Amino acid sequence: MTRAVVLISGSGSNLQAFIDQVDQGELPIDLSLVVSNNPDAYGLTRAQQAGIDTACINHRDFDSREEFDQALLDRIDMAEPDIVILAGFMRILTAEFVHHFENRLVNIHPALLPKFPGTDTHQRAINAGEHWHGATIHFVVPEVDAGPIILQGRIQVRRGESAEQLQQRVHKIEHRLYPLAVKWFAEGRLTVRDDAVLLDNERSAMQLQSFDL
Ligand code: NHR
Ligand code: GAR
Repeated sequence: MTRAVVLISGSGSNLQAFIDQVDQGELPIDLSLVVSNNPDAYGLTRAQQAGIDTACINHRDFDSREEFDQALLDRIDMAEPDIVILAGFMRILTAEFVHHFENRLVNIHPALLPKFPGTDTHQRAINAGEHWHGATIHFVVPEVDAGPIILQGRIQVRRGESAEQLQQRVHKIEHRLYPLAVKWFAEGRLTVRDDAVLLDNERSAMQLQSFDL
């Protein structure tokens, strides 16, 4: 069974989507460990309620990013993961950390990358008059939000919609697509070639999905 470690910083609704799909027998992974940098993250409570091991490595306890990342890396390695899942994890990771977990470190970003890396993505998409917005699941490389794209889900932006409303609709996409992307990984269906992700050795139409919700 594919061993997964999930890194969170906050609410953990994406973590909950993984927990639910594993419970329902739809996602063949072992949620081995959940790690938060934030001791108050509600996602830690979700994990404990699901009987998953948890750890908190508070970045404020460390003098540098390098020391924090080393402690994080050491704790994750103890769980011997096949995949490390960033699910609302809000600390930028050093190149050393990223290389250690190369090709087994994934992130979800709430925008249609390469559009809108960084933060405040929903408001920025509205301000730019974007017709489509959504979420991107990608392998992590040292450059933030720049790694090979596994899967994207998009919705049409509604006229007059607030950033909060748009964010809520994007969350629904995230909760459907992130477990699907990890399922593909667990089934050994993903490879990276020339900075592009292949599904069953092809570029597939499944990698951009449009939603009406
Ligand atoms: N690390 C690397 N090297 N590469 C990526 O692609 C990463 C990453 C770490 C996190 C998630 C990410 C996102 O999808 C992610 C991708 C936090 C920041 C950030 O600026 C940027 C991108 C992402 C997450 N963090 C601030 C920092 O100083 C802290 C912000 C805060 O605490 O609220 O680390 O968007
Ligand atoms: C998600 O929308 C995710 O895309 C975003 O944070 C939210 C976490 O929600 N990630 C980032 O912005 C990464 N910088 P959750 O804690 O409820 O899963």
